[in-house]
Amino acid sequence: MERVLQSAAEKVLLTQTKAAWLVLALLATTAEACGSDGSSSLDPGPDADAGSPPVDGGSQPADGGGGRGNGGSAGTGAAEPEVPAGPSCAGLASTCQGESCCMNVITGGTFLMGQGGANSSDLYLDPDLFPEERPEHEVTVDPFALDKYEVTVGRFRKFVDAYDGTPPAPDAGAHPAIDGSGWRSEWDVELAGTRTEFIDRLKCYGGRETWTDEVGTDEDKPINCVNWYEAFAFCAWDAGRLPTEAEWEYAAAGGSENRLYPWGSEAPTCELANWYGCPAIVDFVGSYPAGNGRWGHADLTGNVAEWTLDLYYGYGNLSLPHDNPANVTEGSARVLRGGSFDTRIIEGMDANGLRSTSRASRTPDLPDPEYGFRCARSPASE
Ligand SMILES: [Ca+2]
Ligand SMILES: [Ca+2]
Repeated sequence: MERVLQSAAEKVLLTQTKAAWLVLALLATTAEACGSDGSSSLDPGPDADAGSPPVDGGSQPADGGGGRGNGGSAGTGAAEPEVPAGPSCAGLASTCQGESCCMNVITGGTFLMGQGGANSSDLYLDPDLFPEERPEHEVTVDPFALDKYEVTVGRFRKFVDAYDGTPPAPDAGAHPAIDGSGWRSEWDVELAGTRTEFIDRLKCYGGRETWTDEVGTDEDKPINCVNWYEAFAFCAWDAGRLPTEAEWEYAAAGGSENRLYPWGSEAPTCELANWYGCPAIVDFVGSYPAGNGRWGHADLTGNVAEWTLDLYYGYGNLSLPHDNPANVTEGSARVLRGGSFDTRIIEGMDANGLRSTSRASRTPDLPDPEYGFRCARSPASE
């Protein structure tokens, strides 16, 4: 399936290389002034963002809204469901933009997953491009908490410190509504046998890792150089799980607002996200608040690309449930979302990696300085 994606990418590369700058220039001059809700993760309500693009024509999916979770800061009070807290932040100072690195935000509802056609707010370039994002289809995700920030070095250090080579228990880290989504014992061999080996594996590609053997100055940068199994194991250990691709896109698209980018329709800038050239290395989480998503999630676009639960598949090739879809059966590559500090527009094809609907796929045992992740949690009431 990855070959299919690459092949499709190659087909459109020349077209997009020429068109990208034109389109981005157009977007820059015609984009609506998109209200930044970065300073608040309170639910703005389905229509609160005056500058947001409209919901795809005709369809009006119900939107469950969202609210602030209990990740270490004051909540909104009354009806807030309880979210399980993991051990990664125990004793950790609130140093991610002055708050807990474990802040999470609860959201969920119905949206149009994938890229829409003509007149859709998330259409990019041409309705015939990016077939891996089509067809757009309605999906519902149950209420879920999603880390506000990418998992940091400081949080991951707690996992490494506790690691003794014991893999997650079978079915750990499962989505409660998705059968077969938990850890499988055949994956045990994919994890390091010892803590020493684990630490060695975090040093990938010639010193571009954010991990340091001793506590240093990069504790609030996202952990990178983790493969999919290690990301899964961390979230399971931390009382959570990897988000499904649908959950990740729900957060990035602002649910029913169907946003082209997490912040809206404005073309990417170095104020909105950490992508190629701004500054072309991994940055501290939450450094680009103007680009936060509808519910306050930081760095969904850029900084590090993020592993999700799903095996890569073609939306049109696999029939998944309308509610809480995730492909946990077909294929071998896992889906990464959101692009990274090295995602560039000048080369055309890579530009698509910054959008809310963009999909990338990689073998799960391949770590990279561009790859990180964040965890999801299901509220206890679910
Ligand atoms: Ca969509
Ligand atoms: Ca990211």
